[in-house]
Amino acid sequence: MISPDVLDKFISVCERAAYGASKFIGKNDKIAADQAAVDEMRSALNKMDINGRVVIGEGEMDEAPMLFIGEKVGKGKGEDLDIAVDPLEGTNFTAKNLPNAISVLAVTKKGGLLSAPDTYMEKIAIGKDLPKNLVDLDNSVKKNINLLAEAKNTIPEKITACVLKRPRHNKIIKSLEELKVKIKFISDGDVTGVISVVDPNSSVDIYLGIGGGPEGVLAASALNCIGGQMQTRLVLSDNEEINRAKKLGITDLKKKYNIEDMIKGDTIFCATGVTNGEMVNGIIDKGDYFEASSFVLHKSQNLSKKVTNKIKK
Ligand code: VTB
Repeated sequence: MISPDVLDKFISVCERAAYGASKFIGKNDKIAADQAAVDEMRSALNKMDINGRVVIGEGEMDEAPMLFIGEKVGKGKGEDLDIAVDPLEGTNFTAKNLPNAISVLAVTKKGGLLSAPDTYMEKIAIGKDLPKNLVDLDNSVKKNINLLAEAKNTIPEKITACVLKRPRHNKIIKSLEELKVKIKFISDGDVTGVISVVDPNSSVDIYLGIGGGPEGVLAASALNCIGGQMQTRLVLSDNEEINRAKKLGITDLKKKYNIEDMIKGDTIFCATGVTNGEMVNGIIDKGDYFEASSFVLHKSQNLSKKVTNKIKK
């Protein structure tokens, strides 16, 4: 079990990152927003009494200056923890002052997180209380939707599917349209998209499509705490990506991962709002302090809460 004592510290790590990014809301500079979030998150992590290792980060070693995969964080004493970070999920949202930008992280004990390369990943996710392994990436969209509708005792027309709006999803979208499924398009931010399948305030029944691998592991961490099902598979499009995956220890390149293949054991998940969003509100600057709202999960404590804190700058 991860000590509950570190939970508040991880929340403040996320809050600091979100605050860093918030200074660039609407400034049309996504690189600066991301950098500010990374700087704040890194400096806050390094103040913690943990022996942390970044497993999912801003990049793979050579190309990313900070919070790269393999970077050690914390003071080097305390629990051995593996950490997945996305200091700013929604760089476009922040730059353009649009909803749903978050700072997000997940934590497990050492060895608990899949070291996914920064490549694309196929994803399918559904909510709680459904038959295990109900949907599958190898099924047609039609089969998955029909199975889900049947299990929910409804019809495809009443199902809502969340999809990233990308040309690569045209085939999925066409199938959904043929089935008259309600589509919720998102322009970015598939961590929130995947989590929406378990959000009681959301109408989303299923998430489908290809997004970032790191974001996939982060979303899976949340579902590992609150329930729901998710299946993923890496999309490795050339030799360079295949080598990157192999370097991270992945041998079965076509493996379909369930949540328990991506995240093992106790898990902490925290997402803090940068801009207002469906999951959490954004940062509010109050002068000498700021308010930050976070969605926090800790599996072993069965904890799921939304917290708003006032933090001195
Ligand atoms: C998703 C989404 C991210 O990238 O992973 C997406 O969660 C996938 O990449 O917020 P493309 O933009 O290349 O399609 C983001 O939209 C941006 O990192």
